[in-house]
Amino acid sequence: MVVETDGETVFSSTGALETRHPNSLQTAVPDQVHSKTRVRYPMARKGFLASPDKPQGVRGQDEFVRISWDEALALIHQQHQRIRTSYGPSAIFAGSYGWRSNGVLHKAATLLQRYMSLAGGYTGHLGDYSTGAAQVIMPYVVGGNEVYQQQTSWPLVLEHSEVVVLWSANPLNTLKIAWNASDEQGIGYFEQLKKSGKRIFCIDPMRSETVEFLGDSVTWIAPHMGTDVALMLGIAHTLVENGWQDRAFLERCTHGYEIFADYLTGKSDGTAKTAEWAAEICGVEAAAIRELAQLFHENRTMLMAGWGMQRQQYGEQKHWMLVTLAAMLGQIGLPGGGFGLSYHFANGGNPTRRAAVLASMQGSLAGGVDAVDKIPVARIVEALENPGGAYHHNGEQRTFPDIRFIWWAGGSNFTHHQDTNRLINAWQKPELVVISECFWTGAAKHADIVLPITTSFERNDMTMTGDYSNQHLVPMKQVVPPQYEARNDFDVFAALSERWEEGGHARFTEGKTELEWLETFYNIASERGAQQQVTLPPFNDFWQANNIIEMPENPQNAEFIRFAAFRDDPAANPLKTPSGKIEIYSERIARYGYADCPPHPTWLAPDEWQGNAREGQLQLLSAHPAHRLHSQLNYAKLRDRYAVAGREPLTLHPQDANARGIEDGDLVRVWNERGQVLAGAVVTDGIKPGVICLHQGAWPDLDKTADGICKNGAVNVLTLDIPSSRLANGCAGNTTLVWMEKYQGPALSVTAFDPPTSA
Ligand SMILES: Nc1nc2c(c(=O)[nH]1)N[C@H]1C(S)=C(S)[C@@H](COP(=O)(O)OP(=O)(O)OC[C@H]3O[C@@H](n4cnc5c(=O)[nH]c(N)nc54)[C@H](O)[C@@H]3O)O[C@H]1N2
Ligand SMILES: Nc1nc2c(c(=O)[nH]1)N[C@H]1C(S)=C(S)[C@@H](COP(=O)(O)OP(=O)(O)OC[C@H]3O[C@@H](n4cnc5c(=O)[nH]c(N)nc54)[C@H](O)[C@@H]3O)O[C@H]1N2
Ligand SMILES: [Mo]
Repeated sequence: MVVETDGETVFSSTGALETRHPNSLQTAVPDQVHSKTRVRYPMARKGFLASPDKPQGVRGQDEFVRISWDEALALIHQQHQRIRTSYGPSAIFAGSYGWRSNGVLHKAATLLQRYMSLAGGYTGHLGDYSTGAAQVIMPYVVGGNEVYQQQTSWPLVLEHSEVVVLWSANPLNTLKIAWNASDEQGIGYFEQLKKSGKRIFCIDPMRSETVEFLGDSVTWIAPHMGTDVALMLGIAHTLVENGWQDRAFLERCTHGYEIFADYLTGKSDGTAKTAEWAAEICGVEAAAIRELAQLFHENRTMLMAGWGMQRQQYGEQKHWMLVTLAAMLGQIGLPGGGFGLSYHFANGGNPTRRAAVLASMQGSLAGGVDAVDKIPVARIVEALENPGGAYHHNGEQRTFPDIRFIWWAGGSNFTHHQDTNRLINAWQKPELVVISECFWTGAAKHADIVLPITTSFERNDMTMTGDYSNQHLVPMKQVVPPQYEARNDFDVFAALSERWEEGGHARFTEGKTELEWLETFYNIASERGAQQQVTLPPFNDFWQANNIIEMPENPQNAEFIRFAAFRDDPAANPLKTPSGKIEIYSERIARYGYADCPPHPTWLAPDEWQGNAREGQLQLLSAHPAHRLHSQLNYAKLRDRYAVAGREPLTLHPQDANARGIEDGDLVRVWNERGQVLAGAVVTDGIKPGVICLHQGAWPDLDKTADGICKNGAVNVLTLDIPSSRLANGCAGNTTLVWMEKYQGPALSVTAFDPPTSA
């Protein structure tokens, strides 16, 4: 990003690389740095301050009081010591999940863990919200997680694929973000795809930004939410009906197909999964399902899957069935054929460069104690509700720790976690909640102590672009001084380390300043680069020049085909599965005996979906937003681009609007037994009737007078907090039914972005 500043004020920002797809998210730095929503000073909750050993009051309802940094650190240190001594390291949750800000040094959660490692250990987390289900099932199926791995290269897709299917993927939107820095290279490939004349399908209940972008080049197919396994089974059955399944590939490269085939044809359960059977469930016509089967069979087909469909109950089945379908088509390991689970994220498929790759800060340190326990990341509320309770995870029987102290740094769990009201109740249980934040998020407003943290523009860092491609090395120079009393996470944890033990500061920092760390990471990159004939200038030259370094192309990597070696010779190049092959039936999963994760891909009807909706209920989709990174930037001017009736926009079909007397632009109320929100209606035929979409990430803004209605439209007030299954325990936010009506109540103004009055 390039930022215009006089060293005090940020005036504007834009992407640093040339692109035909300007990224709105890169324009918001002035709002970010100078937002009225910034946390300015350390603050403590009144009821906590009154008796820190036995806090009073209710988190989220109490007033806040300004305290000094010294008081804040002393309070945290005392309570940390007391809780650790009384209950041990597992009582301290430092598994703080979240997207923080980019950079190899100022990694909030990593730095928190480093400090907790120095102090004697903590409870951490397993997995993530993004691919909770897929990343756990895929190793059973193909031996690796697939969701965070390089894809068959784009040049080969453009050359060889004849049919490209975007299945639950919205790359035009999601490629605005990368785990490192975003460089928009991925969108360029979709632009080429658009012009290529290939058959393209988007399978998505919503006419996404990607469908709009591809225009006449794409066929949009809209199934009911959560029914993709049925749709895929219908396609698979059509293959078998016509003898189109690739018997030779299935024989040579897969394991357990026959057992699955008996399920598919109904031999084992009496129900043939025909196109007609599938059409009943997924709401896509049987003829269209048969047409897809024929097209996939007759053409080189790449199934590019996104992740929205696995952020659901039984999410594990989605990508397992997708891989099974690809295996039946027999094109896995061929250029432009098979499946890819990461083309929509971090520019997957953009060929990996010869690169000098930066090292980064680590969460563990010499002589420290790492996580003594871990909980599946999306099971945090259950853990708080049920300390010591037994649960299953990925074939293991485990017990929840007794969490007494939570520290969240770099994540926004009051927007990212499901069923906000249930979270708020569970959140009262710990004895201490500390939140390190740049902004007054929902989590900050429900903390005991809030620490003001710098944004990335108030400190020095570095990063790479293109998570798989390593395309550029980027300096991230400080732009303005820390605002108000903000400090770097790095300095906060270094100071607390010194309180923890004499010499703790030096142990935490390894005696290095910010710039010395950057130089260390850079020099490691230099060594790594040398092995690939990439030479970096000396650190000081690089830092002074303040320019992005582009890494050279690697023609060999442009020829990368996922699973090519395996396909060539499965015996010599086995997958890391028990059979060494693609497992369509898993004996290991069979041994777990989980009813919610059977041993082969299976259609399971979710607890809340179109098929069991009561009269008037709708399925709720919480796709990722175009003009935010989750909850980040909700307060920014960018909000004017999407807000409707001053709230989060809600996409609904004219049929569903008419049935309720709702017009475009109306304020609507959406509710279920878990909560209620206000949102602004966007009436469009670009969504499946019966489905409405509220994008994830609007800040919760629960009104204290009007039955806790969320005035800003935070979707997780409504979502169901259940695990995908006992296998992965992934987030299932996309499995939810709601009611909707035109709002007739008293006018309520949005207060989500107001700091507490005393702040
Ligand atoms: N219903 C539903 N819920 C979902 C999803 C969904 O699809 N549907 N998606 C899920 C997914 S995939 C994800 S990844 C999560 C995202 O959840 P999060 O990653 O928690 O979301 P962010 O809004 O990015 O939160 C990052 C927070 O870090 C803060 N921050 C930024 N930089 C720094 C820093 O340097 N130091 C500190 N201390 N803080 C900093 C920001 O202000 C912000 O509040 O949401 C999940 N929740
Ligand atoms: N601009 C922007 N980009 C982002 C993010 C962001 O917040 N903003 N977040 C980043 C992060 S952390 C992640 S994990 C990724 C998320 O990447 P994804 O999980 O792939 O993104 P989603 O928008 O949740 O879902 C993708 C598409 O799936 C569709 N979908 C949902 N349910 C179903 C279903 O049941 N069936 C079918 N067929 N389709 C369904 C949605 O309508 C959506 O268009 O994006 C990343 N990129
Ligand atoms: Mo994510």
